[in-house]
Amino acid sequence: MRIGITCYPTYGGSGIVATELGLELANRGHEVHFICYANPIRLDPETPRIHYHEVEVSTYPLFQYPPYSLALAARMAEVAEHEGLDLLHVHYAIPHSISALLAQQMLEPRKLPFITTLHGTDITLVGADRSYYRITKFAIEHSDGVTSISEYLKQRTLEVFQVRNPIRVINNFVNCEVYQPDPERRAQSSLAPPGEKVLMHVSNFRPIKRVTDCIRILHLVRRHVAAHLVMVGDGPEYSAAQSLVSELALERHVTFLGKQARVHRLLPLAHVLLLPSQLESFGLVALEAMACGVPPVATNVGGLPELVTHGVDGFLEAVGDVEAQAARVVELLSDEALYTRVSTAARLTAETRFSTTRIIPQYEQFYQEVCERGAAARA
Ligand code: GMT
Repeated sequence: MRIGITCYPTYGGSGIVATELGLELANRGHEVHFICYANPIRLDPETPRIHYHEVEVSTYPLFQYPPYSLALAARMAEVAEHEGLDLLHVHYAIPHSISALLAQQMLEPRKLPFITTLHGTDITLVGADRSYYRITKFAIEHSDGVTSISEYLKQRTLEVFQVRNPIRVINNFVNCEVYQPDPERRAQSSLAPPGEKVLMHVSNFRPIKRVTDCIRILHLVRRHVAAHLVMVGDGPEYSAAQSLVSELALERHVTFLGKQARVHRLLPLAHVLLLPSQLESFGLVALEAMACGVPPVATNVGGLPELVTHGVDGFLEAVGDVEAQAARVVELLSDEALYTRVSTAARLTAETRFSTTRIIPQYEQFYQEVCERGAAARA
């Protein structure tokens, strides 16, 4: 198939899922056209069957807010026509679905189908905001196909938006050949003093991630186990995290690495992943860690319980309960048999339930169904 993919190309789970999906589809012989305002962070445009079409959002003194959605719609229509796309697949409802709907109308009488994948904050934060509520509902209802990355997000969308069209749950996925355990943690010495256990957190440091909880957890863990915290990513809570590190005199025990493109090289060096989020519709980084055999200690919210089975392949505790989360980390790091069992189960979960080989065919099947449905309706 010839598939157009649009996503937010910067750091963020939805853009990563869209990029990895495009790469996997290209690997399986599809032609994939990324239509974005920048080259997605994990995308190598030199990859065979991958194409990147930049959306240029020109400014003009009259435009206080440059019309990105319109530039995107125009580019989608242009690429679809020129490249003979079979469908558009947009990630994140706002404004991508509306741009796709406009592109579809620009291409009439041909009806180019488009699929919207809901990722989380497009529904739980942005979409539920009064000013975006109606247009998000409209976008979902006018999509030719809608997918959600977890059952939780599907139910939340149905409750909040009362949409009538079906939503297909297609979980996020991980390439278990790229994300692999490294039991010897060969490069760990570059991250932490020898002999210390590594706790890792990876996020965009938005308030919803509760990054300062990671620092508090480390503080509690260090009363029992020699541990070092590696913080990967950047965002609005970066300075708050750094201030807390100084306040608790943990400077020697925390490393901030900033944004990193090769997370698959870092995660296997960790012993535990910390994900103390207020909300996660899925929690992609927990899955990536699990594929590396790194157990997550996360919060019992959103879609996380669909991914992590508490006590089996990771641990889930209440949001904000740093004592309980720290206790789970200590338990894991002081009981070798428990650690091996949970780490092995985490890898197994990634392989058996969320690997690319299981999930990508579900997207291919859905694309077929949406295109066939469209053709049947026209006939
Ligand atoms: O979590 C973020 O701040 C980024 C956000 C996004 O849309 O890029 O992530 C959402 O999508 C990810 C990929 O599907 C999910 O793994 C995250 O759980 C989800 N974030 C939230 O629901 C807060």
